[in-house]
Amino acid sequence: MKLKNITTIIVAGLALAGATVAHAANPLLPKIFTADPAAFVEDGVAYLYVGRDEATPKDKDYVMKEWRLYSSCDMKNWTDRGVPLKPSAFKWAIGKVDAWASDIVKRDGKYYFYSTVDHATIPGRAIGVAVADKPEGPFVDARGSALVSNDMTRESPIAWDDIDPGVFVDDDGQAYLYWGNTVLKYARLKKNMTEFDGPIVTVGMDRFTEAPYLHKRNGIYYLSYSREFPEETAYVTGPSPTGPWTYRGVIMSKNKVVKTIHHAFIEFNGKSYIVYHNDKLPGGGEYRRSVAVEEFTYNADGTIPYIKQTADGPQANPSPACSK
Ligand code: FUB
Repeated sequence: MKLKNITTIIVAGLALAGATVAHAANPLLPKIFTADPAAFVEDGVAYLYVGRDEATPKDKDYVMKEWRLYSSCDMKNWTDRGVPLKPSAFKWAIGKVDAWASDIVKRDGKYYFYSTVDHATIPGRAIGVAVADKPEGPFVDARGSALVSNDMTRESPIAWDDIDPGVFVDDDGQAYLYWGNTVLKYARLKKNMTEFDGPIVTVGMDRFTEAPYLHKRNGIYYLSYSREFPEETAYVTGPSPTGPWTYRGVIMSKNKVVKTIHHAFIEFNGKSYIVYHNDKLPGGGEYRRSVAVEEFTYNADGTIPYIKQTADGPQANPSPACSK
């Protein structure tokens, strides 16, 4: 068989299966609206979890019925891995259109997915945790109840101040969950990753809006977050997962239309990336967002440079370790 024919069959097969998103630019996922990226890397594969925005152009609020998973071996071409979880997995939640922001971490062979949903009986947003044996799930509710509900925090009267979990496991094994809207909070997690190991601590952070994300590189702790509203991505650094924090500046500027910008960082095949969302997919808007990725290089002193949004996205970075 000629090479051309083989290629045609392979491409047609992938298209039929809906498998490969053959798109080499930003936004990464050109067929659907997506937001709130969470990412991690394992065995040379980048995994990207997003909330799907299903609002119509007329809707005046988010319509988010599922989280979707994509994977990549080069940060350029993304494979659709389906729906690892829907809010309905949390029986204590309303579980319909509330698949808000999430974060993912692996510990002791299990994958823990922290996510924001609407609580069914305690008014307001809440954070749940689901667990799976594989990145693609199936994820199941790990507690049978909310890890954080609106009645557990009293600093803000708003119903959505307990959103946007950002999970981090330090080298000594201690895990932390940061979260919040308007008021930034954190708590230590027990080794089981499903219970807090100590009080909820409120952190004073200038113009903090939401989307806290904690990561560590070369002994420096980076706490990045969405600042102001409309949001820009800013960050502080510190000598420990709980600070004290020093403000370092803006990483990414506000979007033109959509007021949110939720982000995460990953290291993939020797390079550094930020994933975030904007409004650049045609027809996009406040509740119809699109996930994008940029490559960047840390400055010599460990600070993060200002990162511009691009239409091209990163160069392909094929991972030799990728076998999936
Ligand atoms: O997607 C719903 C909410 O919008 C998220 O929880 C926030 O981070 C913002 O992106």
